[in-house]
Amino acid sequence: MRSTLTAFLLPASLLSEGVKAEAWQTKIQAAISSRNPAYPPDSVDKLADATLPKVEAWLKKKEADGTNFNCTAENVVVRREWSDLPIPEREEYIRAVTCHMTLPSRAPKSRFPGAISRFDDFVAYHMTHAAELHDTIHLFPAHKQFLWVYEQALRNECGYKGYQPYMNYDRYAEDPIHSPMFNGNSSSMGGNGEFDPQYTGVPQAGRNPNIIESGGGGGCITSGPFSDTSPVRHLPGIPPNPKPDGTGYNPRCLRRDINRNAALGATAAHAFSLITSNDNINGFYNQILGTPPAKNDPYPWGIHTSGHYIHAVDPGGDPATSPGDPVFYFHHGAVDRLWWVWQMQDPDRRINAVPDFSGGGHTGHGRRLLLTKRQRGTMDPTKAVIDLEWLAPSIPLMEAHESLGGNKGAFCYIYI
Ligand SMILES: *[C@@H]1O[C@H](CO)[C@@H](O)[C@H](O)[C@H]1NC(C)=O
Ligand SMILES: *[C@@H]1O[C@H](CO)[C@@H](O)[C@H](O)[C@H]1NC(C)=O
Ligand SMILES: [Cu+2]
Repeated sequence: MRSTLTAFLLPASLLSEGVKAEAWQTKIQAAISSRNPAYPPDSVDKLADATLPKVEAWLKKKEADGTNFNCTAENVVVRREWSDLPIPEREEYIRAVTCHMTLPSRAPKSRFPGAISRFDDFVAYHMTHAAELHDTIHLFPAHKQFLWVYEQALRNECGYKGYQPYMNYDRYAEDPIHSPMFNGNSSSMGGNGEFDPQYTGVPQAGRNPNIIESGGGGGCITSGPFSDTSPVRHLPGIPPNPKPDGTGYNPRCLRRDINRNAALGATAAHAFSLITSNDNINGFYNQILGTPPAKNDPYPWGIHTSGHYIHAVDPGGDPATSPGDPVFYFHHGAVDRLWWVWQMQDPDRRINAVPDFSGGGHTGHGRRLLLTKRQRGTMDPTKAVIDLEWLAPSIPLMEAHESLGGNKGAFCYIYI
């Protein structure tokens, strides 16, 4: 109230620094003090909290330089961890996603007869652009933009007032099926799948162990929200899609294996090491993808793989259609958060750092998505774009690196 009034009476340039600093402190304190006491801060939370003064300084510097695109410490918004949201806010998020699943699709009908809802539009994009979304230079920024566009859709089309929550895997790793994310009650993101003896897990060629063993699910989810979603495309053992390219209408249950063996590859110890032991973006990129696999680690998957297979099977376990399980957005929120915490340790050098494997190396999602030159388009980051087609106008890739003023100011958020 006080800062709004001040802004009204004085030219912006005279808005006192004291008032701005106060607005920032109030926002940060409110988020930190309303965290869920069931989850004391882990090593990454502590590191992220300790980084907040750097974040404030960075915002001030950008404002002074005129490079902040109106993103300030006052108006920056906070993306929060799922269990830190009060239960009514979790239910409100679920309501918005459910609403999104009922709004009519805007993707080209002839190309995606199976896309029925706005929610499906995002799946349709991800499944047909998996190669571009996951190449070395696009993986982080393209998913940043994809999540932001999804968050905007929930807000603008379904009246959601909050922001995209993320998942702190560490909170749920020991006992995911009894967690606030997956316990299957009305404020969870839906429960586990039924036990399916055919489902053995996710092979991990070249790793030791070389499989993420089944966590005991694999079948249809039977409890909580999202038990009747209908993603497109098929995995083995699932009714074939009426169209060979997987774009046909193929309604079926959401299948899951809520998997502790996957989650244990994404504990706070893994995330802390990821952030603190890589000064170079190539190292960060490789470690989050688990390439090469960590030695002497019983869960050597890499955080990106772990996060996907925490909610494996159909479609969560398929690299192309994974956004058909709404938990996808919590996982990529978590990846975006880790990238951001890493960037903010040294923002001048790290925000625009781009992985460079021109001398040979790995691409996102490992061996499953080998790209042709055409699919890759340009690998020159200064020329590359993120073109989400029917989801959003295309933007230069390098404008999707900065959470605080990137995308011409559209991105203006922090994670707490
Ligand atoms: C910042 O906000 C002002 C007032 O809303 C607007 O006129 C201006 O164009 C914005 N600047 C940028 C760079 O977005
Ligand atoms: C759902 O689970 C959460 C997390 O354990 C719990 O706090 C909440 O009370 C549960 N809600 C209901 C309706 O049982
Ligand atoms: Cu993806």
